[in-house]
Amino acid sequence: MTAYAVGDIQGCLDQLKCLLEQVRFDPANDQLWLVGDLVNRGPKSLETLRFLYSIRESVVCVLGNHDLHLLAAANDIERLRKADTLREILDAPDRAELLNWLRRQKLLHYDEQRDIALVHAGIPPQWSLSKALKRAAEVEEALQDDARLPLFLDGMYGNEPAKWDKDLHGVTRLRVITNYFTRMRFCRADGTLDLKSKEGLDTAPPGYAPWFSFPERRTRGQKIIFGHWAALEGKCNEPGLFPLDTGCVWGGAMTLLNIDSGARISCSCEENRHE
Ligand SMILES: [Mn+2]
Repeated sequence: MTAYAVGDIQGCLDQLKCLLEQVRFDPANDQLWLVGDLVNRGPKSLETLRFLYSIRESVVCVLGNHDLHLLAAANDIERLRKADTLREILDAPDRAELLNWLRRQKLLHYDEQRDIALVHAGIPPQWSLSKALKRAAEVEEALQDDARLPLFLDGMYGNEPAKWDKDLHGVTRLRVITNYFTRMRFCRADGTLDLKSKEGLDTAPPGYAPWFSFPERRTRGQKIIFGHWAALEGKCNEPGLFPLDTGCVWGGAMTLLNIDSGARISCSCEENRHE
């Protein structure tokens, strides 16, 4: 059994299949870890979701901001935006099955045997891994609860409050947790988020830095696989961190990591390049 992790797919099914063929991925034996953002912006969101659902027994998945956006659109909380490529999922006869699977996925996964965490955007500097797992579970419970799901999705959007406080409650509390795990790039050492800057490391606003760069980060040394930040181009110079988003949907590449050997391969996504 080999465990692989793949960066943000965003509906780019051809490149995912290119990678799986290269390593002769066998769903009966191997595992595929997904950093989230399975769908949206790319050309084949519905087919991607159907494919991943078909191999779900061998998939380990955390949710990204685009996956949550899909759930919000499906629950009539949020309208689709111009650049979204999610309509085909909402119109699909098997949407209930696919979306019910999606909403049962986690925000943060921890593999004890390998001592590796999997998350879409990151873990804020002020949280230990065990704190982070508890906070993620709060959102996971809301996602899986029919009565609470619409309230959570409705309250999920927004950049405020920018910082965690243990006294936050209700949807505000869940919004901050969700922003950390699915949208974070730059923050302060105390976890105050800046959710506007999306480019490379040199674009941090004054006083802010990449979430992983603080010496006092509580998860320092912990192995963490993450995606979401294409401008890192798969590199971040932090021991134990594995950034896997290499911007497939923007014409970069899709990256597959062999978790057990550390080897990486990629498939080019040049046909996605738009002028
Ligand atoms: Mn993302």
